[in-house]
Amino acid sequence: MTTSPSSPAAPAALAGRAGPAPVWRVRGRDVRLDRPFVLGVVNVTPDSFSDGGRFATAADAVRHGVQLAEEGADGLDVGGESTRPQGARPVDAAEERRRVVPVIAALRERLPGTVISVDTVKAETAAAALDAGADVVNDVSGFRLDPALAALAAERGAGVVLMHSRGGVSDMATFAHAEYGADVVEEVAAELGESVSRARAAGVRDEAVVLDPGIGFAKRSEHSLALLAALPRLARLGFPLLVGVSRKRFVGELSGVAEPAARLHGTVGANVAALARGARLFRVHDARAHREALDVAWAVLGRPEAR
Ligand code: HH2
Repeated sequence: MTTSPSSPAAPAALAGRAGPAPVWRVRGRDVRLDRPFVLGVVNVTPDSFSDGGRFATAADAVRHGVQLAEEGADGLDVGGESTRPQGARPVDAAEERRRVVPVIAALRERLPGTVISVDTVKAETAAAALDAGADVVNDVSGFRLDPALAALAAERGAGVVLMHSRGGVSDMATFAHAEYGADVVEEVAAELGESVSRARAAGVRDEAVVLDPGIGFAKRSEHSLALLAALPRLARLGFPLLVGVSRKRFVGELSGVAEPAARLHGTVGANVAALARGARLFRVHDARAHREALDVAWAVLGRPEAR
Protein backbone atom coordinates (compact mmCIF):
# COMPACT_ATOMS: atom_id res chain seq x y z
CA MET A 1 0.00 0.00 0.00
CA THR A 2 1.24 3.46 -0.81
CA THR A 3 0.21 6.20 1.55
CA SER A 4 0.24 9.56 -0.12
CA PRO A 5 -1.07 12.62 1.69
CA SER A 6 -3.97 14.21 -0.13
CA SER A 7 -3.14 17.91 -0.13
CA PRO A 8 -1.64 20.13 -1.31
CA ALA A 9 -0.18 19.00 -4.62
CA ALA A 10 3.49 18.12 -4.24
CA PRO A 11 5.69 20.77 -5.81
CA ALA A 12 7.28 19.37 -8.96
CA ALA A 13 11.00 19.89 -9.09
CA LEU A 14 12.35 21.56 -5.98
CA ALA A 15 15.73 23.17 -5.70
CA GLY A 16 18.01 20.33 -4.67
CA ARG A 17 15.09 17.94 -4.48
CA ALA A 18 14.50 16.91 -8.05
CA GLY A 19 13.61 13.30 -8.70
CA PRO A 20 11.11 11.06 -7.01
CA ALA A 21 10.07 11.73 -3.41
CA PRO A 22 11.80 9.47 -0.92
CA VAL A 23 9.80 6.54 0.37
CA TRP A 24 9.88 5.44 4.02
CA ARG A 25 9.27 1.71 4.35
CA VAL A 26 7.35 0.95 7.55
CA ARG A 27 6.06 -2.55 8.25
CA GLY A 28 5.22 -3.43 4.68
CA ARG A 29 3.86 -0.07 3.66
CA ASP A 30 5.48 2.71 1.69
CA VAL A 31 5.03 6.18 3.13
CA ARG A 32 5.83 8.66 0.38
CA LEU A 33 7.56 11.73 1.75
CA ASP A 34 6.15 13.96 -0.97
CA ARG A 35 5.11 16.71 1.40
CA PRO A 36 6.28 17.63 4.92
CA PHE A 37 5.51 14.78 7.31
CA VAL A 38 4.06 16.03 10.59
CA LEU A 39 4.73 13.71 13.53
CA GLY A 40 2.60 14.69 16.51
CA VAL A 41 3.97 14.12 20.01
CA VAL A 42 1.89 12.06 22.42
CA ASN A 43 3.72 12.04 25.75
CA VAL A 44 2.24 9.60 28.27
CA THR A 45 4.55 10.88 30.97
CA PRO A 46 4.15 12.79 34.21
CA ASP A 47 7.42 14.72 33.69
CA SER A 48 7.98 15.78 30.04
CA PHE A 49 9.53 19.21 29.80
CA SER A 50 6.71 21.02 28.01
CA ASP A 51 3.57 18.98 28.56
CA GLY A 52 4.43 16.66 31.46
CA GLY A 53 1.32 15.32 33.17
CA ARG A 54 -1.15 16.81 30.71
CA PHE A 55 -1.89 13.51 29.00
CA ALA A 56 -0.74 11.08 31.67
CA THR A 57 -3.83 8.87 31.60
CA ALA A 58 -4.36 6.56 28.63
CA ALA A 59 -7.75 8.09 27.82
CA ASP A 60 -6.32 11.63 27.77
CA ALA A 61 -3.38 10.56 25.64
CA VAL A 62 -5.63 8.79 23.11
CA ARG A 63 -7.95 11.79 22.89
CA HIS A 64 -4.92 14.02 22.33
CA GLY A 65 -3.51 11.71 19.63
CA VAL A 66 -6.81 11.64 17.76
CA GLN A 67 -6.98 15.41 17.93
CA LEU A 68 -3.45 15.75 16.53
CA ALA A 69 -4.41 13.46 13.64
CA GLU A 70 -7.57 15.46 12.99
CA GLU A 71 -5.42 18.58 12.91
CA GLY A 72 -3.29 17.10 10.14
CA ALA A 73 -0.58 14.98 11.76
CA ASP A 74 0.57 12.17 9.45
CA GLY A 75 2.05 10.24 12.34
CA LEU A 76 1.99 10.08 16.13
CA ASP A 77 5.02 9.50 18.34
CA VAL A 78 3.98 7.86 21.60
CA GLY A 79 6.46 8.03 24.47
CA GLY A 80 6.36 6.82 28.06
CA GLU A 81 9.78 7.97 29.25
CA SER A 82 10.93 11.57 29.42
CA THR A 83 14.42 12.75 28.52
CA ARG A 84 13.78 16.20 30.00
CA PRO A 85 16.74 18.63 30.17
CA GLN A 86 16.60 18.91 33.95
CA GLY A 87 17.73 15.27 34.12
CA ALA A 88 15.07 12.67 33.52
CA ARG A 89 14.17 9.79 35.82
CA PRO A 90 14.66 6.55 33.91
CA VAL A 91 11.53 4.40 33.78
CA ASP A 92 11.70 0.59 33.85
CA ALA A 93 10.39 -1.32 30.84
CA ALA A 94 7.33 -2.66 32.68
CA GLU A 95 6.16 0.83 33.66
CA GLU A 96 6.95 2.22 30.22
CA ARG A 97 4.93 -0.59 28.59
CA ARG A 98 2.05 0.03 30.97
CA ARG A 99 2.01 3.66 29.82
CA VAL A 100 2.35 3.28 26.05
CA VAL A 101 0.79 -0.05 25.03
CA PRO A 102 -2.90 0.75 25.74
CA VAL A 103 -2.49 4.14 24.06
CA ILE A 104 -0.89 2.65 20.93
CA ALA A 105 -3.52 -0.12 20.75
CA ALA A 106 -6.38 2.39 20.98
CA LEU A 107 -4.80 4.79 18.48
CA ARG A 108 -4.16 1.91 16.06
CA GLU A 109 -7.84 1.01 16.17
CA ARG A 110 -9.09 4.57 15.83
CA LEU A 111 -6.56 5.72 13.20
CA PRO A 112 -5.76 2.86 10.82
CA GLY A 113 -3.99 5.07 8.25
CA THR A 114 -1.82 7.04 10.67
CA VAL A 115 1.83 6.09 11.16
CA ILE A 116 2.39 5.31 14.84
CA SER A 117 5.85 5.37 16.34
CA VAL A 118 7.01 4.42 19.79
CA ASP A 119 9.61 6.68 21.39
CA THR A 120 11.74 4.25 23.37
CA VAL A 121 15.33 3.10 23.82
CA LYS A 122 14.29 -0.35 25.06
CA ALA A 123 13.68 -3.45 22.92
CA GLU A 124 11.28 -4.88 25.48
CA THR A 125 9.03 -1.81 25.25
CA ALA A 126 9.37 -1.61 21.47
CA ALA A 127 8.35 -5.27 21.05
CA ALA A 128 5.15 -4.72 23.03
CA ALA A 129 4.45 -1.50 21.13
CA LEU A 130 4.90 -3.23 17.75
CA ASP A 131 2.59 -6.02 18.94
CA ALA A 132 0.02 -3.34 19.79
CA GLY A 133 0.23 -1.92 16.27
CA ALA A 134 3.11 0.56 16.18
CA ASP A 135 4.87 0.97 12.81
CA VAL A 136 8.07 2.76 13.77
CA VAL A 137 10.69 2.67 16.51
CA ASN A 138 11.97 6.13 17.39
CA ASP A 139 15.22 5.52 19.30
CA VAL A 140 16.72 8.69 20.74
CA SER A 141 19.92 6.74 21.35
CA GLY A 142 20.37 5.79 17.67
CA PHE A 143 20.71 2.08 18.59
CA ARG A 144 23.42 2.81 21.19
CA LEU A 145 21.74 1.82 24.43
CA ASP A 146 19.96 -1.50 23.80
CA PRO A 147 21.73 -3.87 21.41
CA ALA A 148 18.52 -5.91 20.97
CA LEU A 149 16.54 -2.99 19.55
CA ALA A 150 18.09 -2.98 16.06
CA ALA A 151 17.53 -6.71 15.61
CA LEU A 152 13.93 -6.36 16.74
CA ALA A 153 13.29 -3.53 14.28
CA ALA A 154 14.82 -5.59 11.47
CA GLU A 155 12.83 -8.70 12.31
CA ARG A 156 9.53 -6.81 12.43
CA GLY A 157 10.23 -4.63 9.39
CA ALA A 158 9.63 -1.54 11.51
CA GLY A 159 10.52 1.93 10.32
CA VAL A 160 13.24 3.45 12.47
CA VAL A 161 14.15 6.97 13.49
CA LEU A 162 17.78 7.06 14.56
CA MET A 163 18.44 10.19 16.59
CA HIS A 164 21.85 11.52 17.55
CA SER A 165 22.56 11.80 21.25
CA ARG A 166 25.28 10.99 23.74
CA GLY A 167 25.04 9.54 27.24
CA GLY A 168 22.13 7.77 28.89
CA VAL A 169 18.45 8.63 29.27
CA SER A 170 18.98 10.70 32.41
CA ASP A 171 21.69 12.97 30.99
CA MET A 172 21.34 12.94 27.19
CA ALA A 173 19.32 16.17 27.17
CA THR A 174 21.81 17.94 29.46
CA PHE A 175 25.20 19.47 28.58
CA ALA A 176 27.11 16.61 30.26
CA HIS A 177 28.34 15.32 26.87
CA ALA A 178 28.07 18.54 24.83
CA GLU A 179 31.78 18.74 24.03
CA TYR A 180 32.61 19.12 20.35
CA GLY A 181 35.69 20.13 18.40
CA ALA A 182 35.73 22.72 15.62
CA ASP A 183 32.99 21.07 13.57
CA VAL A 184 29.93 19.81 15.44
CA VAL A 185 28.24 18.86 12.16
CA GLU A 186 31.09 16.55 11.16
CA GLU A 187 31.01 14.81 14.54
CA VAL A 188 27.25 14.37 14.56
CA ALA A 189 27.32 13.10 10.97
CA ALA A 190 30.00 10.57 11.91
CA GLU A 191 28.05 9.38 14.96
CA LEU A 192 24.83 9.12 12.93
CA GLY A 193 26.86 7.07 10.45
CA GLU A 194 27.68 4.68 13.32
CA SER A 195 23.96 4.37 14.06
CA VAL A 196 23.35 3.49 10.41
CA SER A 197 26.09 0.86 10.62
CA ARG A 198 24.46 -0.68 13.70
CA ALA A 199 21.13 -0.74 11.85
CA ARG A 200 22.60 -2.36 8.74
CA ALA A 201 24.55 -4.92 10.76
CA ALA A 202 21.29 -6.01 12.39
CA GLY A 203 19.55 -6.32 9.02
CA VAL A 204 17.49 -3.11 9.00
CA ARG A 205 16.85 -2.06 5.39
CA ASP A 206 18.05 1.40 4.36
CA GLU A 207 14.51 2.32 3.16
CA ALA A 208 13.28 1.94 6.75
CA VAL A 209 15.71 4.51 8.15
CA VAL A 210 15.16 8.17 8.96
CA LEU A 211 17.93 10.19 10.65
CA ASP A 212 17.58 12.97 13.22
CA PRO A 213 20.36 15.31 14.44
CA GLY A 214 18.90 15.27 17.96
CA ILE A 215 18.26 18.96 18.55
CA GLY A 216 19.02 19.82 22.19
CA PHE A 217 20.45 16.40 22.99
CA ALA A 218 24.03 16.75 24.25
CA LYS A 219 23.96 20.09 22.45
CA ARG A 220 24.08 23.70 23.48
CA SER A 221 21.92 26.12 21.52
CA GLU A 222 24.85 27.04 19.27
CA HIS A 223 25.25 23.36 18.36
CA SER A 224 21.55 22.95 17.60
CA LEU A 225 21.59 26.03 15.39
CA ALA A 226 24.72 24.91 13.55
CA LEU A 227 23.12 21.53 12.86
CA LEU A 228 19.86 23.00 11.59
CA ALA A 229 21.78 25.32 9.30
CA ALA A 230 23.84 22.40 8.01
CA LEU A 231 21.02 19.95 7.29
CA PRO A 232 22.10 19.73 3.63
CA ARG A 233 25.39 18.19 4.84
CA LEU A 234 23.52 15.63 6.95
CA ALA A 235 21.25 14.85 3.98
CA ARG A 236 24.36 13.64 2.17
CA LEU A 237 24.26 10.58 4.43
CA GLY A 238 21.45 9.52 2.08
CA PHE A 239 18.47 9.26 4.42
CA PRO A 240 15.37 11.42 4.99
CA LEU A 241 15.86 13.84 7.88
CA LEU A 242 13.55 14.39 10.84
CA VAL A 243 13.93 17.33 13.23
CA GLY A 244 12.53 17.71 16.73
CA VAL A 245 12.80 21.41 17.54
CA SER A 246 9.38 21.76 19.14
CA ARG A 247 9.42 24.10 22.15
CA LYS A 248 13.11 23.45 22.78
CA ARG A 249 15.55 25.59 24.68
CA PHE A 250 17.20 27.35 21.72
CA VAL A 251 13.74 28.43 20.52
CA GLY A 252 13.08 29.93 23.95
CA GLU A 253 16.45 31.68 23.98
CA LEU A 254 16.07 33.19 20.51
CA SER A 255 12.46 34.28 20.97
CA GLY A 256 12.75 35.31 24.62
CA VAL A 257 9.90 32.99 25.64
CA ALA A 258 10.68 31.19 28.89
CA GLU A 259 7.59 28.98 29.12
CA PRO A 260 8.07 25.91 26.84
CA ALA A 261 4.36 25.53 26.02
CA ALA A 262 4.30 29.17 24.77
CA ARG A 263 7.08 28.67 22.20
CA LEU A 264 4.83 27.84 19.23
CA HIS A 265 5.72 30.77 17.00
CA GLY A 266 9.45 30.30 17.39
CA THR A 267 8.99 26.57 16.83
CA VAL A 268 7.15 27.16 13.56
CA GLY A 269 9.97 29.47 12.43
CA ALA A 270 12.58 26.84 13.19
CA ASN A 271 10.64 24.10 11.41
CA VAL A 272 10.02 26.18 8.29
CA ALA A 273 13.74 27.02 8.17
CA ALA A 274 14.55 23.32 8.59
CA LEU A 275 12.18 22.47 5.73
CA ALA A 276 14.00 24.93 3.51
CA ARG A 277 17.30 23.25 4.41
CA GLY A 278 16.06 19.75 3.61
CA ALA A 279 14.21 18.27 6.63
CA ARG A 280 11.17 16.21 5.58
CA LEU A 281 9.73 15.04 8.92
CA PHE A 282 8.85 17.29 11.84
CA ARG A 283 8.23 16.08 15.40
CA VAL A 284 5.86 18.65 16.91
CA HIS A 285 3.53 19.21 19.83
CA ASP A 286 1.20 21.44 17.77
CA ALA A 287 -0.15 19.76 14.64
CA ARG A 288 -2.48 22.32 13.08
CA ALA A 289 -0.03 25.21 13.02
CA HIS A 290 2.63 23.01 11.44
CA ARG A 291 0.34 21.36 8.91
CA GLU A 292 -0.64 24.79 7.63
CA ALA A 293 2.74 26.50 7.88
CA LEU A 294 4.76 23.66 6.40
CA ASP A 295 2.33 23.04 3.53
CA VAL A 296 2.38 26.70 2.59
CA ALA A 297 6.17 26.92 2.88
CA TRP A 298 6.50 23.72 0.81
CA ALA A 299 4.37 25.17 -1.97
CA VAL A 300 6.43 28.39 -2.05
CA LEU A 301 9.77 26.58 -1.89
CA GLY A 302 8.69 24.32 -4.75
CA ARG A 303 8.40 27.23 -7.17
CA PRO A 304 11.38 28.08 -9.32
CA GLU A 305 13.01 31.41 -8.46
CA ALA A 306 11.86 34.27 -10.70
CA ARG A 307 14.45 35.37 -13.23
N1 HH2 B 1 12.92 15.03 21.35
C1 HH2 B 1 12.33 14.59 22.47
C2 HH2 B 1 11.89 13.27 22.59
N2 HH2 B 1 12.01 12.41 21.55
N3 HH2 B 1 12.69 11.98 19.32
C3 HH2 B 1 13.26 12.39 18.19
N4 HH2 B 1 13.41 11.55 17.14
N5 HH2 B 1 13.74 13.68 18.04
C4 HH2 B 1 13.65 14.58 19.05
O1 HH2 B 1 14.13 15.72 18.88
C5 HH2 B 1 13.05 14.18 20.29
C6 HH2 B 1 12.56 12.83 20.39
C7 HH2 B 1 12.16 15.53 23.63
O2 HH2 B 1 10.95 16.20 23.57
P1 HH2 B 1 9.61 15.83 24.39
O3 HH2 B 1 9.07 14.50 24.03
O4 HH2 B 1 8.65 16.93 24.19
O5 HH2 B 1 10.03 15.88 25.90
P2 HH2 B 1 10.38 14.75 26.95
O6 HH2 B 1 11.60 14.03 26.51
O7 HH2 B 1 10.60 15.55 28.21
O8 HH2 B 1 9.20 13.83 27.03
